[in-house]
Amino acid sequence: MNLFSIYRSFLYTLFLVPAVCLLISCFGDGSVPSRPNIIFIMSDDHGYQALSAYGSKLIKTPHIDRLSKEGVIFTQAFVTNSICSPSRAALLTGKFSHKNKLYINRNGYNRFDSSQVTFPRLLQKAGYQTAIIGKWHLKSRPVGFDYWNILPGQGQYYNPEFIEMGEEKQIPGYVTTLISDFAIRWLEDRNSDKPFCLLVHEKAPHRPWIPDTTTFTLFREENFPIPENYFDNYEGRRGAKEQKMSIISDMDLAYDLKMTDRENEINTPYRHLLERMLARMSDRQRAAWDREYEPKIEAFKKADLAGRALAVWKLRRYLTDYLRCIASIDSQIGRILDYLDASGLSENTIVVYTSDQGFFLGEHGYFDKRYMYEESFRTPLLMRYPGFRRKGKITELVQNIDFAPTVLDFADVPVPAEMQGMSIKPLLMNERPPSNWRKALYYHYYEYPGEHGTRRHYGIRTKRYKLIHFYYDFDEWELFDLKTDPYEMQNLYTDPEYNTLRNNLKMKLDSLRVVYSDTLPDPDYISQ
Ligand code: SGN
Ligand code: CA
Repeated sequence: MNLFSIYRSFLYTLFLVPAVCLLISCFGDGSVPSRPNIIFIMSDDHGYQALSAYGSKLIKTPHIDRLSKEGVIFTQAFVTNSICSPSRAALLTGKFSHKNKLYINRNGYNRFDSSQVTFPRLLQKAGYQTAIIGKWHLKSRPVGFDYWNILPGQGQYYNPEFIEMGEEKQIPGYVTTLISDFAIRWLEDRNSDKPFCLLVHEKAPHRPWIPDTTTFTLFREENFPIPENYFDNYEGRRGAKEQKMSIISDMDLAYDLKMTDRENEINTPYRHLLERMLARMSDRQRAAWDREYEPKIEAFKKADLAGRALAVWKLRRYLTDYLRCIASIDSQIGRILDYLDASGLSENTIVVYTSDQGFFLGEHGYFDKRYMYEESFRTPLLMRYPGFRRKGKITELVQNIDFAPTVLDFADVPVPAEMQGMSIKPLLMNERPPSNWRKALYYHYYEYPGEHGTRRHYGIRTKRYKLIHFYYDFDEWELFDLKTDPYEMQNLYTDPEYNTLRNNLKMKLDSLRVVYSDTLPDPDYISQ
């Protein structure tokens, strides 16, 4: 042994051994500190096309993007049933709608059975402090939360009511700002001896996309690009054709697009709904609103648009309000991230950003969601935590039922066998994805008859292909090759060249229905 190696061993003993011991003591299994805090931020209807981390051509979202720059971004994250209350139930329970029994939004059917096992209940039992702030939309009272401060129903944008631990109060201000105020206040007041899980559920950018007056300086709408399938004629796709979510024919000029003229000449069926919302504003808020919209209303009336020009104007008008709502979300998330940095919490907190589903921004001529088509079925998912081994893009297929098992896994709480999702911790904690990761996803949408007329359907999506079955009042199949046809315009189902692929996918779809036990024959079982 020469002098140098003795010196090296000495240094090793002096620094490296204690450092490793320290790491082991705070990182438990040597890979991740046990029981990290969790902040889960979920917006309502935020399509990935409106997030710059996904390459949006419409908007810059620098604060949300931080999560992917400093963490990971999932390019293949999906929901199980693209509509609000069912998505929230899937998230809490880790189960598909047919297992958690919340299938649709419609009143009378959207009360979450809160006696079920949910991840907040299990975390709370394991010593986490749990809280939810913002949109709940599950009718029954939140269970499993030490603190809850929720919006009644869909909630309001301006001067909204909040129900704080059972007590309802109207609070002056704009909903997105208030949700961040309450989230930061809860973080400040929490018991800092315990780990926490805070759910921040935004109301925005839900219809009718009412922006904050502070965002009125943003966007020049004439620059928004028009999706190449905006004027889709739905040829060969009856399931896509039969709906009521077309910007051209179903979007309401006064309610959705804010053309509530003083002369009351634009007297549309839903005008009164927007008027009711505007009546909630303070004089100051209303004056700022009128300063912004009156010139737009005047210009619109003067232009007397029709045909294609009207269609393009409607899309751009819609996008302006929608994106302004997102601009508020982005800056309010920036506030939460700044708070985490300043309080030293960034180090031991997993921060998640997602949406309850995607949203159409003119693709296929649509607004809203519901379909198994990409823009609605996919959802943004970004996660940040200094302990993740994986960085940047993750392309494995993940789904909202994975969230409950993932959180429990990070919190060292056993995942109940009844949860149908998979923990994505192995994707985050290994540089290479596990080889047995899922190869296909299952989807099932039920709300028909219902608003927007989207027919009931279920289907399978692999990394490359998608097979959809509309089964209720008509029997139609759609097959897409997402590599050659990412906008899902060409239905290959009856193309003889795709016979083998179609049959294979059908078999796989049947086996997924068995794996997830979604095999009831009666399509009316949701009303039982
Ligand atoms: C409301 C909207 C619909 C929307 C549903 C579901 N209509 O009913 O356009 O599809 O919510 O949205 S509105 O006239 O009230 O604006 S979800 O996100 O809650 O599922
Ligand atoms: Ca939603």
